[in-house]
Amino acid sequence: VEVEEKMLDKPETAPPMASAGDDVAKFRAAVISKLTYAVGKNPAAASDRDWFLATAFATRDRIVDRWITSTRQTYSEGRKRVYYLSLEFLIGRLLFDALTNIEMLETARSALGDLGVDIDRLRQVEPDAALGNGGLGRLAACFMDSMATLSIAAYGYGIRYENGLFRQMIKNGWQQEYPEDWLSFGNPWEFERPEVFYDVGFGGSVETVAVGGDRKKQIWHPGETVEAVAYDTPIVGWRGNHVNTLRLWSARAADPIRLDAFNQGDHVGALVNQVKAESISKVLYPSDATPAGQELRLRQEYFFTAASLRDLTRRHVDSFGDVRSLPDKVSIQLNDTHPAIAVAELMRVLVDEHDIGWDEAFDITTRTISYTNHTLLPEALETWPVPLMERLLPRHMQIIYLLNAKHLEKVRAQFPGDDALLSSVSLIQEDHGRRVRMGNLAFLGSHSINGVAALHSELMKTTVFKDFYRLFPERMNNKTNGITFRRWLYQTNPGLTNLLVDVCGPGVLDDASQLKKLEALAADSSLHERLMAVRRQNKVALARLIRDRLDIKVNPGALFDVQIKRIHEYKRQLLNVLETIALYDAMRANPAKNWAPRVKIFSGKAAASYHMAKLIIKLANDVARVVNDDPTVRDLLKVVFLPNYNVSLAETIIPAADLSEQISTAGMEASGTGNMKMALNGALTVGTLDGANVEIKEHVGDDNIFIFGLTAEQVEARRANGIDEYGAIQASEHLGEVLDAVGSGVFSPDEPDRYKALVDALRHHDYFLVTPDFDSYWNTQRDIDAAWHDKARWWTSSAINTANMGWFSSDRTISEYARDIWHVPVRTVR
Ligand code: GPQ
Repeated sequence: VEVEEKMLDKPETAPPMASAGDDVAKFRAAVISKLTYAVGKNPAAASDRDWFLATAFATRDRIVDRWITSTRQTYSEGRKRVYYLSLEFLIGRLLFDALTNIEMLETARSALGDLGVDIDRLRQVEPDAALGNGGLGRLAACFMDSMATLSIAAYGYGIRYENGLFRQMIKNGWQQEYPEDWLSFGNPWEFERPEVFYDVGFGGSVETVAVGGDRKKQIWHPGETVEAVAYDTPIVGWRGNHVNTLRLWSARAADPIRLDAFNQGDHVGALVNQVKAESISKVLYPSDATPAGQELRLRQEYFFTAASLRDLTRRHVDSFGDVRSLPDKVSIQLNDTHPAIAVAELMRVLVDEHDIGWDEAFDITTRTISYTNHTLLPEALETWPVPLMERLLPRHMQIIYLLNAKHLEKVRAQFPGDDALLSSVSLIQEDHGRRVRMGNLAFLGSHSINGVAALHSELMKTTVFKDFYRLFPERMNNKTNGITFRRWLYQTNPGLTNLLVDVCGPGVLDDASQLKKLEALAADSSLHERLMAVRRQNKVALARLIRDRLDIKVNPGALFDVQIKRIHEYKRQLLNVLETIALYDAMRANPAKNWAPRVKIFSGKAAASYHMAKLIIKLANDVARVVNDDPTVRDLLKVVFLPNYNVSLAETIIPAADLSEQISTAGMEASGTGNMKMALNGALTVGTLDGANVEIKEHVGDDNIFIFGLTAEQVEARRANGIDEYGAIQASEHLGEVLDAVGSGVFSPDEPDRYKALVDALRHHDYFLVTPDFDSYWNTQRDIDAAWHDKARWWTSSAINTANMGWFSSDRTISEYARDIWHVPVRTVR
């Protein structure tokens, strides 16, 4: 029996008061007590890590009371619950997050100060919880914060990976991957629930049994069973009003050691089952927007989906007695197709385990489930080979076939003779070996399908889900992404936060739309002075980090030009590197010109098997070496590739950014969320009309963003009619020379051919349209130089950006999900 049920037996008591008695002395005593009795150290012998653990435990205590209250209220009020199923939660560190949200950061700072401990040093000791790759996983983390802030009774469900996203080292310019073991010193935020576990089956066979009359029943006999054990992390919302649960599943062998084998002397063989079972939650697949396509990945997907559905149906039946009321009391949001097997699993549970008829079960399923799509890249859409599914999930494969048969029968009746439509909306892809299309399964089993930015949601209707849109136009909608301001403004940029509270009033902390008040003062020169001082301080901090990690000195007075995200060809770090080379050449040719001194900052990881992305990292590092060693451009240009990009590094870079690079090939970035983080913190954006850039432009105004390049429509036309790389290179003043230099080894004298293939590809198969967009990008960058020199203009634009980013709060996004998809009320703090 887990904690929430136990709580019901206890009498209701008033929730503990926010921070009435929480003074410095009490917190100090709590930390000392935790250090002594939970960590087992005395203050004289305690390391930073010990102090961190003690502080985290003391902080956690303040959250737990509110957690129990929230959980009990959800039960007693019979509220509808929202379940966010995601294979990734990219949380980062939690100490400052938790302390900020319960408004105890300053209390904790003084309490530790009294003990001679610097809380800013403790902050650095906490490992990042990197249970995600990039934007999709970070979005899930922002959504958890907003769902708690808006007092939605929400649960996040995912996997407790022992090893999160790999640690990136750059050796001789090349990316190398090392395991990230974030749990090695324990995780003070989680509660293991050894008593909350479920058997998850794989393989085996399906038996048909007669159950009276001509009724038959299918019974799945899995050949293999793995236990999913729950680990709970409380997620506290803004001002601590409501606390939700992030429940992550860990795999445990049902029968850990085969004693028969062990007793016969096969000591390794005896443990094989355990190793195989536990491998499911060992490691996060480092694939971002590309399907991993391996059996273990499918096992991960089914493992956490099945455990989550078992858990939530059990909770529902305990509370409401009947699984038929599921859609009234439960919303399940699928974060991309990774948990799409939920459609077949819920059908199995309803039909096989609850004896509900097929049509009613399907109605319950579609009314409960909804699905968010995060990419249009066709190669990124998950499909699984039918033979693999048949072997691993035989009953689900039967269910998928039956769902498909009924679905196609309806389509045939509605659109007779349209075979192309039939094959496109089928759950089974028939060419290139038969495969199950998880996007189609998710769509068919959901009442709502949303994209993550306006452009993306429109393009979904004309590309990936063109034919499904004909069948179910009312199901498709848009929910433009957002970010939590608690982490991405209050925690990462306290200087700017204080300024905003000062100018807009403290209400801005509860209601992001009040940022708008800044706009009236946007042109005010004393405001500019204050904004500049804050940015300067943040840039000094970043410059120090760059010096410490890379031994490169950068000038905080230069324009910090930042591109931070996963390395992907469609994100076009290559376009930025090529422009850097052209700029370097132009500066060398004419060093006395009135250049805007720049620091080009790159950071991001490449999937370990993505050769081209790793080559682009190497090129950025090769260019950095050449540029940074050249005294001619010493005061004009520096190039920095910061290794091991993660949430914590982002927290240092973002508040120091002057320019935010959002330069993906139009039509390819579903939304982007780094674009929002930097604009909120006052960086100006250089970007294409892609993803959420389009909406950022609408909010900040055309004069306060630098837009360049082909539109999504023009990209499509260009690909259809011939890209004409040759024409683009010929027409450009700089591009030909840059490509010649890179291709001939100017930046790789130790291996002159290193980039030959890369350059050849740009000249002949430039799918990402780097060459046609180059000049437009170059010219826009020169406009940016001019704008940088005009300080009044720059800082007016910066203020207007911050003032208009309120709409991009994930509180707004989540309010829309709550209103349009989940149909649950939200409660705001004030
Ligand atoms: N995204 Cl499909 C990921 O981070 N990983 C993925 O596997 C897929 C999408 C991103 C997407 O590329 C960004 O444009 C979005 O802003 C982000 O998801 C959140 O929606």
